[in-house]
Amino acid sequence: MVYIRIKKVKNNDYAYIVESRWNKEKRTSQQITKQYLGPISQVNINKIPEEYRNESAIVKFLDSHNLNFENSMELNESLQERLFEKLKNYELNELIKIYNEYTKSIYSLLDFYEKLLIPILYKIGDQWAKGEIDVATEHVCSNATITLIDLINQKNINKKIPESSSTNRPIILCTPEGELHSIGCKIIESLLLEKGYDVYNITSPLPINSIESYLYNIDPIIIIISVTLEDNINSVIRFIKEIRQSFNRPIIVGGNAIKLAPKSQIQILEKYDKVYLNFGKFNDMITYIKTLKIT
Ligand code: B12
Repeated sequence: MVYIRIKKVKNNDYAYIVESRWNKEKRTSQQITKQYLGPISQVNINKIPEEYRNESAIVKFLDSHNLNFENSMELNESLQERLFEKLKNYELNELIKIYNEYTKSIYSLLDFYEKLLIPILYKIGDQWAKGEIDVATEHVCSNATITLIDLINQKNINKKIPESSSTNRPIILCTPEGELHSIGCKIIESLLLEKGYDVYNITSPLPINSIESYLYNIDPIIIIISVTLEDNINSVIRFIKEIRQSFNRPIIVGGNAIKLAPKSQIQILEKYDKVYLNFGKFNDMITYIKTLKIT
């Protein structure tokens, strides 16, 4: 059985999903922490992994704290609609207002991207593919998205992780040659800036040799590659092979293309380093970055 447990630390309440298991030898029940949810004030249904959302103890907890699933889904849907309208009309003031309202209470920046902005970008893509919106509207929406993310980032550009941390070295973000989808990197940049990392977003369909010499000069702690089109996975593999010939740094690959790629390509990528589908594992990615040592 899983349920939510609250721990008090210095007068603040923090929530964890724990599982209760019977230990036959000790003849007692043991609690195993499955997931840290953050401060209780920031817990909501979106923070609960899907496999636990229907557990009665979890539903009861959310109900008793007014964090009920339906309310939260309805809120997301109505905000998504508003966001879509404002993107189409390039209403930057309204867009930033939606972001401020959404994140002022329980939702995080990651929630904003995962639950509101990215679903809308997918919807825009589907509508474009069906011919329901024209190319110009799609371009306006993606440009408004990029400006919105820049506005959000303004708040975080002065954040810095502690000097002593080994990870205060730069993180490079890029896309493979030929990939024009840059919003994935833009979102990762925003999430990393919020945490105080030094980020170089070099997203551009540049030829490989110019990126390589750039990497050499910046000497990053890690390189993160976002790939959207399945056709570009081979370009990622070539890119990593090239980098690794002269430069041994950890590399993380993620993006929409990974969801569609055949297992054989994923296995090639995993030989080099870590591969993530989406932001479900964003916190794992940060933990991994924190463990990296300067070589
Ligand atoms: C905006 C957009 C464009 C813009 C891009 C502008 C820009 N500056 O980025 C423009 C107009 C240039 C464009 C062009 C094209 N596009 Co386009 N585009 C889109 C759209 C609407 C949004 C893309 C986006 O930013 N999504 C948001 C990002 C954040 O989502 P994501 O990439 O899926 O990433 C997710 C995860 O994978 C993760 N993630 C991403 N990177 C990383 C990295 C790490 C390490 C981690 C942990 C996670 C992670 O985060 C996200 C959350 O899950 C999509 C629709 C869609 N479904 O995405 C179509 C879409 C991607 N495009 C598509 C197509 C076909 C094209 C074109 C080929 C169209 C054409 N005929 O010219 C060209 C290709 C250009 C090229 N060579 O790259 C198709 C792709 C179909 C397919 N199955 O591959 C889509 C899906 C539209 C559709 N429904 O058909 N596009």
